[in-house]
Amino acid sequence: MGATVKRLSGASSGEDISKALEDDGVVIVEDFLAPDLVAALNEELQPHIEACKPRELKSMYDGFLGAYTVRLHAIADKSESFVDVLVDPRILSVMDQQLKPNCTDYRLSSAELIEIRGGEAAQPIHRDDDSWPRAAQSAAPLAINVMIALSDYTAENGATVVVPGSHKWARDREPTPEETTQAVMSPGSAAIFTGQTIHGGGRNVSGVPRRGLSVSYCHGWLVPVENSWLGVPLEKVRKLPKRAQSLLGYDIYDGTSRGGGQINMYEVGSPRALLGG
Ligand SMILES: O=C(O)CCC(=O)C(=O)O
Ligand SMILES: [Fe+2]
Repeated sequence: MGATVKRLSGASSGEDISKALEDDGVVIVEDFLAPDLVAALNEELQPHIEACKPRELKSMYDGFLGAYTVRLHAIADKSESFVDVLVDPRILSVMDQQLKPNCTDYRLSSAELIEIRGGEAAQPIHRDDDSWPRAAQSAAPLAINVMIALSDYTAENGATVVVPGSHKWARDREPTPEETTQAVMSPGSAAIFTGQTIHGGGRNVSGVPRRGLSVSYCHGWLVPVENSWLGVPLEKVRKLPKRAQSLLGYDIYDGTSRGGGQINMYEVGSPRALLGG
């Protein structure tokens, strides 16, 4: 684990973050979220984490998700404060630069609470863009992940394993230990990486849980990893700002200006009709 990840300050702009992503495929932004927002996210999600039952390992994919890892979706339903993350101007600026060249708009792919507990093995390293294998052969990333630390991320408790520079590698190249490192960071900091960057959850040998919120955005013409339509009740969506509603899938995707079509239709129009204007 000899590589290093560039670290930026929380005051960095979307342009600074985007430049680092282009260079290295991964960057840590320290103190990305204010401590009171981190505290609110933790407080609001805590009862849901406590109510979460251990997953039964039924398939190979369950091994990927982890036997000793708590995972929660529908974060916009579970946490009122989450909307501040979802529409954070720095995040949206990064997505404008990283995703918009290849779509007319992007949306939330998945917001996932991931708490890696003691005894968890390292997750197999992977590229998130491989969720969409045919499309993943394109030169630009399909998705960008903002992994926010809600607890300390240490080498012992499962800090995300990352391979800087791997976003530009040939697909069959495997990282050496010297090319690999971990996103060690404190609560409120974020590791931002592209869907082409090799990474994975770390093993937890310390017994101290590692809690993070993985917020990823993808091109608006892809099927997102998480189905937010079913996860977040309409009455909650109606109360959110317009941009947040759009990111959760309540706008038509209009690709006509780029030679595409209109997709994500509802009743031959926009799903925004469901929100009452
Ligand atoms: O939890 C982590 O650090 C990374 C998880 C991950 O990469 C995934 O589930 O796709
Ligand atoms: Fe991943």
